Amino acid sequence: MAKIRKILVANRGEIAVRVMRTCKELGIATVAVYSEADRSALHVRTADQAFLVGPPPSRESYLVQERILEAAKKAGADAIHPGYGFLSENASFVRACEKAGITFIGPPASAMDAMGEKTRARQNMIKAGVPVVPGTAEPIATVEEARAYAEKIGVPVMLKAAGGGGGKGMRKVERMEDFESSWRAAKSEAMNAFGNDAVYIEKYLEKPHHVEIQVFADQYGNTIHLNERECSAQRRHQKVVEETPSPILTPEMRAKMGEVAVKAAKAVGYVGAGTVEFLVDVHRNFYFLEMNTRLQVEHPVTEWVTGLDLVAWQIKVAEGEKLPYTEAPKPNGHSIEVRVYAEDPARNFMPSPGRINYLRVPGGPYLRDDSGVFPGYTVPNTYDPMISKLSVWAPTRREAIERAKRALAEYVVKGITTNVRYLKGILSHPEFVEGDYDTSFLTREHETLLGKGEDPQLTEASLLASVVYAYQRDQKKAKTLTQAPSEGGKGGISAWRLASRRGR
Ligand code: MV4
Repeated sequence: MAKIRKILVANRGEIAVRVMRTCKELGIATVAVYSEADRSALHVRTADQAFLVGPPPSRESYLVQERILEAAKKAGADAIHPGYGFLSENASFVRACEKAGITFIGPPASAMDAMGEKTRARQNMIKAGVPVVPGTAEPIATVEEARAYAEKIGVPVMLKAAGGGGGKGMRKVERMEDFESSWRAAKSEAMNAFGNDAVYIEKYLEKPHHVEIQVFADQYGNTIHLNERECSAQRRHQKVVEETPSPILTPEMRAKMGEVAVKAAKAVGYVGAGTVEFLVDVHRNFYFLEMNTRLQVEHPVTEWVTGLDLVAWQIKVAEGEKLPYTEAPKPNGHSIEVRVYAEDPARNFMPSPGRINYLRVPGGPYLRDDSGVFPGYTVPNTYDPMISKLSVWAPTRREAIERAKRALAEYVVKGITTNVRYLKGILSHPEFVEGDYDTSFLTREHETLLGKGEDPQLTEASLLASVVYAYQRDQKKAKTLTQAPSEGGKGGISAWRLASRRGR
């Protein structure tokens, strides 16, 4: 296979920028696509070339296969990197790229087909000897059959849409009296979300952990894993904090889960970067949940502890190179990532788009900020409001937590509301620090987490940053800020108010 010379990145925001960074290091030219809402976006400024692909809604721009392929042809790109989301797990797009003679940097369409539908994936995994959550391998035709099955395995059970994941069309049934109404609810939600009302049943697992294994395969059948990521800190099926190694995994479990993940990938002829998601129950049994056939948001933590550039590996695999390893590298140290969102945790995490008037990004040792924004940028309301991913490395988990907290304390974003304080709350929560938090953690501790996050010492750092900001904005105002603000007085900045509230 030939060397790739020019890559079109069919995405936006931080992931588009992240992919382009590696391209630059490899001497590969970069092409951006953008919607009308993204004319001044960072990924457009980062690329060597950029093509407008349509109006703001992604259905009319980033998701329009023909427009993306047209841009790739015009630019003379020999490959397309899809990032995550958008067209990254779209088998028909992979086939369209193939037809156009453009390399899709990702798995073959057949592997996406094998994993896309939940019941199909379960059947494939059962055949391969991969443990799946106990339940049916096929959708259930009638409510009578479904009820009989639920009675056989016993409540609680989980009704799940066969058509797709992400928690849509999912219903927990705790009492048989509720079975029929839950069944109907799951079916109609599944129809709305996936245009497919097929539903199947699983035994409900109490307080599971979400642990996923990064896998990698080349075009010659060599398949390895790159250890796990602990992703149990989620709310509404959105990951908020990810880390590796998982604080609940023993080396034996890591080896076993890695082996099973490799088996899963091999069973579907996987190529490139993929992630096998598992639920881990209270007895530390693990079960296949789904496979994500793309590079994931949280890949940086894996890069930190393996020392690898996963995007570079994706490109090399697409070029036909062999994997440089034959087995998993031992994890080195610990890494934590937090997702910084333009949203307001106090207002039910409502997105908070708008202009970033001031931005101070943390710095210092072993820290990385994968951002899609810059000072003066207006966060549009059209897309996912994640503005950056902050990740850190340290020799131990404790040190990684302290480093992440220190880094968050340096983060200053003015003009929009962010979840930075909320993230500090998570990292300071005893359950998180202890390391045995499950997927119920963020919902269960919601109230506590809203009020937390202000470590007095760390507040000093953000205080200082705010003073610098104020100084830059207006020297005169900065002077008054060096004196304690009068009670109830206006004109103080939020960090001052927080600082004075602390003392009460
Ligand atoms: C489950 C479960 C408990 N038992 N299945 C949520 C999204 C989806 N992809 C699978 N999910 C779950 N499936 C059984 N049989 C609990 C969840 C779940 C969850 C899983 C992973 C991460 C976060 C979660 C939050 C709530 C529920």
